[in-house]
Amino acid sequence: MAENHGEVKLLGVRESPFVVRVVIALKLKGIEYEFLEENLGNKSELLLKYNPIHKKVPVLVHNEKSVSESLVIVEYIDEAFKGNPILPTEPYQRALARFWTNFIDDKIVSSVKKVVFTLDEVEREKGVKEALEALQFLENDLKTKFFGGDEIGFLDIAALIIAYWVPIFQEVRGLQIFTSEKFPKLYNWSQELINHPIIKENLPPREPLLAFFKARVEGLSASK
Ligand SMILES: N[C@@H](CCC(=O)N[C@@H](CS)C(=O)NCC(=O)O)C(=O)O
Ligand SMILES: *[C@@H]1O[C@H](CO)[C@@H](O)[C@H](O)[C@H]1NC(C)=O
Ligand SMILES: *[C@@H]1O[C@H](CO)[C@@H](O)[C@H](O)[C@H]1NC(C)=O
Repeated sequence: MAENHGEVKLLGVRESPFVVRVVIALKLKGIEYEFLEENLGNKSELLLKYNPIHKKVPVLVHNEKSVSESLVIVEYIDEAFKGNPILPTEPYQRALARFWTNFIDDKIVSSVKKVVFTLDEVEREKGVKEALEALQFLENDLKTKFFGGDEIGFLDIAALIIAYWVPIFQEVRGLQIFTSEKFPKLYNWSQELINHPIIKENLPPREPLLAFFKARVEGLSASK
């Protein structure tokens, strides 16, 4: 018998690595949901109502109750829906998973943003240095096929931005930061991850994504 999970809606945009985190979590749990596509240039009443503080996607709406911030949403999904656990069960391992997912957003996302979306050379160099340092910590921490072990877990989902988006950003910017030579284990992990059936099926297609970010970066220089 199919379990009733209630009404699940996801406000998002297809290009966002933060939104894809939530999509993957829902798919891993086998939850049906409605995707409400946002236009970030003209945000919907719904987005402003459900996430008045940050006004950002993703927002998950479960039976009219909203949750914002991708990592918080993934944890919520893991707790609200049974089966296929995403976080480890043991408290210490849960703490470590949360430590590293926070690390992804504090260190990787912020340095990658500097590298991709700033035109200032000094800032950019700083971003490259920070990204290399942060990636090295992950390279050293990776002991199994996925960070979650044999199966995809919380950190894999959070770090998908490195596996799929960072190579696209590098291509847009003509940089070599995340390479198989510099980070052999992490690179192997990234290939395993993006070829995992559930991940592969739910990633936005590469070429349009590349074009999307090329246009955004060109927009930066045009508006300078
Ligand atoms: N920390 C947030 C980041 C979400 C985020 O940056 N979303 C972007 C799209 S990739 C957004 O909605 N931007 C709209 C805006 O900043 O106005 C999360 O993890 O959910
Ligand atoms: C923004 O979207 C609303 C509908 O959601 C529409 O009525 C309005 O014309 C749009 N504004 C602009 C500037 O495109
Ligand atoms: C990753 O490394 C393992 C073990 O060395 C190997 O069997 C596997 O084929 C590699 N995966 C990819 C996608 O390169």
